[in-house]
Amino acid sequence: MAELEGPEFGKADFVLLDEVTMEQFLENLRLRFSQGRIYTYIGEVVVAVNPYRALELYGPTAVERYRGRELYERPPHLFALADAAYKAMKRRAKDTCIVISGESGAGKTEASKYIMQYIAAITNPTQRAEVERVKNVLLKSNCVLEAFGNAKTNRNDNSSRFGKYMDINFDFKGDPTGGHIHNYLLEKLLLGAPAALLASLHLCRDPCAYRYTQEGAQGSACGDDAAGYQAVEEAMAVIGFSPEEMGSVRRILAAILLLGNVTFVAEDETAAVEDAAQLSALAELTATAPGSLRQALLTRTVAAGGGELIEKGHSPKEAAYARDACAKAIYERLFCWIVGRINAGIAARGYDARLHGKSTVIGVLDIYGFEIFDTNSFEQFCINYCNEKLQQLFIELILRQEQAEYQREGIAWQSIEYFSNEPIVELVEQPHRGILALLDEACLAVGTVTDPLFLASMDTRLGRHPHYTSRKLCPTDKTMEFNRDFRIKHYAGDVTYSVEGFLDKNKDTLFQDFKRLFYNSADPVLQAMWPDGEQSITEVTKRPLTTGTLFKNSIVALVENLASKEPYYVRCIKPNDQKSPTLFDEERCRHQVSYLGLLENVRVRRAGFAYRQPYDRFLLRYKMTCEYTWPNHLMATDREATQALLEQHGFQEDVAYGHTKVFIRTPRTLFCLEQERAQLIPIIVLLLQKAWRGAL
Ligand code: AD9
Ligand code: MG
Repeated sequence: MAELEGPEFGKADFVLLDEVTMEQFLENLRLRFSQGRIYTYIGEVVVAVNPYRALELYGPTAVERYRGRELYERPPHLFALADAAYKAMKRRAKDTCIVISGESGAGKTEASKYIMQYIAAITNPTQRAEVERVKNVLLKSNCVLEAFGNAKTNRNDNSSRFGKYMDINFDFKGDPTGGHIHNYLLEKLLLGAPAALLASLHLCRDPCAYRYTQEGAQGSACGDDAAGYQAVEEAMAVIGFSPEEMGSVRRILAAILLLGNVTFVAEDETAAVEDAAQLSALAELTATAPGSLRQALLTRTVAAGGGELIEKGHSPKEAAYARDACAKAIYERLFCWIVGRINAGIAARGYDARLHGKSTVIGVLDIYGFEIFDTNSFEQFCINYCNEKLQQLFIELILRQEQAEYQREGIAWQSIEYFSNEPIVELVEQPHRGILALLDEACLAVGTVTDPLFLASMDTRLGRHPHYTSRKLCPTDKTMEFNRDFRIKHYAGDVTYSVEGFLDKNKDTLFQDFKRLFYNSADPVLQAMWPDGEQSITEVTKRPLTTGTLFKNSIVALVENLASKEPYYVRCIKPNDQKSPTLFDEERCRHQVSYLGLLENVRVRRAGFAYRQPYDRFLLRYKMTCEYTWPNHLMATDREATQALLEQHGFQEDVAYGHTKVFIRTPRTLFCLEQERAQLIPIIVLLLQKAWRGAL
């Protein structure tokens, strides 16, 4: 039970609700939000509501209040969770991970930064230089990744368009010695995405001058660009980017912008570049030969029979398509190169387990939340699939953790019914039969397969699946378009996807001509980004894995990795769509509470034992409520003393005694103890004051 929080702040743990209903849950959330209490527990899970205002919750005093404390000793906070993960890692040498989920704008990235800040604050008391350096790089990496990987969307001004998982390595002293960042599926939402960054790098004083940044430029405040530019450059320098590398990055960004402005005209049925001056500028920026550049933009090389190579001219439309694919690919590879460069800067160096003991890890996952837009495409499909997987893991781990704790403490376990999203995960990822498999099949098919044909094949083969709805099989549904839409019943709600672009995005074709061109660039950074450009066209027989399959593989690996660690969860909630610090939009919150499975979480937690505490901590808090334990007990063990206390109150039916902890089944028991304690405290304080005055 969290200290220093009176009943006027509502319940610090949803487990303590009188009844587990949506209404009570929301009322408690609203009450706490209105008082700036944005964190609430469900057992060891932190539920966080985005306050949309600066709260004084994260300074050095706050760090000190939470350092080394147990969860229930202080008001709910991210710091308490970070401390719990850190303690588990340090005391028990367990790898732990902190999984932060929630929808766009709910506060995941901010939460991950506070967690990092806390870990940085409590480690390395002796200020070892190498540890300080690693901490600095870890903290600064956020700024750089955000500059390149975030964009203004209509849901969040600073929306992460990539998933991030960061491992922090610790030595036996518990100090960070290194780290590693994995990035997941940068949404190649290039249009408008890096507008602020590009503007800040002084590449385009007017973002409207470039086709790729026009959209993002509208309404985006670029007032603090100069400061932003400084911060990014400084962070890059701290991480260890050399001035030459930074020069390359700037030129590559400029090249992407210029590329977007290249237009094509038809000349004898094939494409030609409209403005030759653009070409030479581009060639200079990318350090490529102008002739090769022109050729890569206008033609593609195909292998004909007998190993013969033929140059095939693009139509203007094809050329425009290839140009955009190329720009997106450069941006994506630049982003991955930057992540790789940061990783090189924080790779745990010279760590020898024989000398330094076992190295342990805390992982922090900040990944895009469930997305439902007006039109949902391949990206939303991938993101929502990822969330299904994480939700599945959440339920399994929460249950598994409960079970493990009961076993450890020698207490009988009863199984609990819960919603399983296994069928939805299978609908997407099952080999040969799932949506991703059918999509790959369509992409590999000989001849022209179109998006509607792929849709038709899904309708035939998945039509009976309980989580799949086809417009063809229920033609009365007027909200879906016949040749375009399909619907998936996700755990978080029904989502209608438009199949348009699925094939293209999954194939993600980038002509080998571009890869070869950049591999031959004289710019070492650009060249390093295209190792696959070395292959000649005749060698490139094996098709690269599709975007969908690559994504699936990376998510499966991520889930395996998380499952091997001890998980801690932060569930973020966005209180309204107006970014208002006062508005609690009940409908929006209801929806999130429901799809995050929070009520289920509370039920699971209460179905067994709602509360548990080590005997000594329990006594410390409640010993005043029992004559046998106040001021100190004389029994052989804390366990016996706890038993005596609970029996005196008549609670023996509601509790179980584990090896080190007492387990309390219903929250009511704890209420009663808390109430009694609250009544006794003023009396004790009075007595103490009297005694104190007497002593004077
Ligand atoms: V997305 O999926 O990347 O689009 P996030 O990461 O969930 O999203 P983010 O952390 O970027 O959301 O939060 C959005 C905005 O809410 C921030 O830019 C802050 O202005 C605001 N925010 C979030 N958390 C806090 C907080 N603890 N205190 C103050 C906050 N403001
Ligand atoms: Mg984010």
